[in-house]
Amino acid sequence: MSDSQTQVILHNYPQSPVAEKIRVAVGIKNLNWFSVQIPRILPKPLLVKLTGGYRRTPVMQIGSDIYCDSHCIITELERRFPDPTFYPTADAGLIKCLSRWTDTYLFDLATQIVLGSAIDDLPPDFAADRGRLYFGDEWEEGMRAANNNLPHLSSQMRGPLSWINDQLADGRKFLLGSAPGAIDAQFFCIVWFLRGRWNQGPVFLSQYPELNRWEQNIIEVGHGSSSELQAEEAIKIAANHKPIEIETSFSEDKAHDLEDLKIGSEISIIPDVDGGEIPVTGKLLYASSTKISLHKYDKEIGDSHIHFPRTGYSIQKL
Ligand SMILES: N[C@@H](CCC(=O)N[C@@H](CS)C(=O)NCC(=O)O)C(=O)O
Repeated sequence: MSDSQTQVILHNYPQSPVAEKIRVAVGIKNLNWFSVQIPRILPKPLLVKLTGGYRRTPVMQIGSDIYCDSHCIITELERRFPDPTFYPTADAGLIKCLSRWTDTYLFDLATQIVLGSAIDDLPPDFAADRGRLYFGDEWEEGMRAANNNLPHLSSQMRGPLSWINDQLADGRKFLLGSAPGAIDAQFFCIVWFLRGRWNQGPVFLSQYPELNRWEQNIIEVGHGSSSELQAEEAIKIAANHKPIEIETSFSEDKAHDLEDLKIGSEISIIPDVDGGEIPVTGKLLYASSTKISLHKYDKEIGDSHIHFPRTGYSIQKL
């Protein structure tokens, strides 16, 4: 086991579906990793100390490199641990495009179903936190509308799940064939969310026998091997490591980047949906069409690099 492998740290909590995506992803790669259990709602002082303000789940830490967003985490896991690959067929480009749809439209639909159906049972602080994050400023109206609209919302979930069921109908073990890939983790976490958190989920999902068989296959892949780590220890690990070398230039023809970013300039970055979140500010280190990296300095941690996907994030020059 290499040192870099032992140092994969996932900041997550058990109930998070997007964290479940990454737990399955590290299972596919059969990694050993540390699990830091973070709070489900704000405040998350020890997490945001590492991320510079990003509060979503999960976050991956390797030394003092911090990877925000599951898309960025999957890309980095594939880069550091290429074997077995997350892309077992020759379709990586299409799969990545499809993952944008699972991570936005399909995830939002599942969230509306799960939170909308639970509106009268959610603890008030959790409802307010997730309400603002997923339904905007007028979240109480938004959640109530989702509750009233459940028949329609669930009807919109049936088409995609029936396509997945059909895809598996030739008896294949995973969505692309005999080997699991990133797309399995991406769809699985949504099904896992519906099954575990929507009171009608198990009955709803029973209409898809092939999908149910596939769920068992993913469960058998497992989550790799994890041990608990305290958040304070994770901060010490960040403080004791230097961030990995980064090519401080644009990886692509800058002429095509109409945002005209300048390496070394101060920028802030935030998800491009209205979740009421805090922008992360730092010095731009790297920008490509798919990744943005910032440098941040903290008195306790020292230098760290914080990485985001480019897709789904908006940047402001300060
Ligand atoms: N685009 C992000 C979305 C992450 C996300 O929304 N995660 C949920 C948990 S499943 C979250 O952050 N909820 C609020 C929280 O955990 O504070 C990703 O792919 O990582």
